[in-house]
Amino acid sequence: MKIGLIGLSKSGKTTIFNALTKSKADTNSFSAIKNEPNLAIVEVGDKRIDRLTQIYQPKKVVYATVELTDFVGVTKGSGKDGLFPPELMKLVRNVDALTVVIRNFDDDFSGSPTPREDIEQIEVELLLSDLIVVEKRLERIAEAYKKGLKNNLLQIEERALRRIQDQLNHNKFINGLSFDQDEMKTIRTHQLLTQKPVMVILNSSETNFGKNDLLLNELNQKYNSIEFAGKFEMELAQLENEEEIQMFMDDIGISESARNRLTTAAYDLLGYISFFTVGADEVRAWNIHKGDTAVDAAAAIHTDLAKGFIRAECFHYDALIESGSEKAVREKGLFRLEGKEYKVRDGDILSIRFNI
Ligand SMILES: Nc1nc2c(ncn2[C@@H]2O[C@H](COP(=O)(O)OP(=O)(O)OP(=O)(O)O)[C@@H](O)[C@H]2O)c(=O)[nH]1
Ligand SMILES: [Mg+2]
Repeated sequence: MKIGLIGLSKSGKTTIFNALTKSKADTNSFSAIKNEPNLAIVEVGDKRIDRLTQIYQPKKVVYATVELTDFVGVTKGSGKDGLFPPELMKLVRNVDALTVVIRNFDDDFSGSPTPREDIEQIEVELLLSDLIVVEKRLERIAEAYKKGLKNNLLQIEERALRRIQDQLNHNKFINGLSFDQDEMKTIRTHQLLTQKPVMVILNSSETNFGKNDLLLNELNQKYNSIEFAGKFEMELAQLENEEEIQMFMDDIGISESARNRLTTAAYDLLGYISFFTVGADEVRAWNIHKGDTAVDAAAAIHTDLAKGFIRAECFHYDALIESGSEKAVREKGLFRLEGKEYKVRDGDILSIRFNI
């Protein structure tokens, strides 16, 4: 799962990136624009993995991960000339979800926060950027038609693009539109930004964190939104002592680490669930989509497992915890053999039987 942090310049993206990854990337109020994005892999915290580790005492523990990219800030008018430099645009178009960071702290340079204006500004730039891609492509298609290249595929693409154009012209993101398989095939290559799921991080100051329910409710009408105290949480991420961290979190009313809040929200937004593989060698969490089958889960582990899939041996994490051991799970009849079509549930513990 790849997540991109975007937002207006100086909204605190890099600060939040540092909070999430315990990195020390440069944050600065006035620095010249730096183009290279910061990249990091973030482990998805999961208390269930900790319990499974206690039970199986494996040699190795592997958490599910999220790839996080912190992009340079968007400025007014950049949507028209390409929201990001072309070499960055490729990276942005590659992410599965956009996370928009909104400034909600006083800044020496920009003054008091204007979160409602800022989110609108970002919306405008994203819409513009997509609209320009779509219009350029429609021109190319028109030229192709003139040359007599009016094939079926182009017509399907044109129809889809017209629908998209209409939606964008009404200032609406296209992540609400649905496309059939053929249409999807033709438009996927354009990797439009407003087709991606979007969530919002309200980046509040330490003093007003937890006091923004009205604003958060408003934001939540449109986007999955969470609140961070970016700078404060970045400082927390640099501390070693767990008790001290907990104390500071309690102080301003942060219930969970920044990392856990972000990954939970991202799972929600993208419809991801976790399943586990366990054993003396390794306890590991994997992510797949809600509704994915046992074969999809097998494929997440290795394509060979999907190709040679026979059965999935399966029991649920909750059954294990309630019963106390794998043996007890079997005795209670809670150990199952599932076929290809089985829809994996969040918290399933799977072992794939396969044959190649
Ligand atoms: N008070 C306060 N200041 C913050 C917070 N988050 C970021 N800042 C400050 O805002 C300035 C910009 O922070 P960055 O994290 O570099 O912002 P950015 O969005 O990455 O900026 P660009 O990459 O240049 O677009 C720095 O001086 C930060 O210390 C916050 O939650 N509270
Ligand atoms: Mg930055």
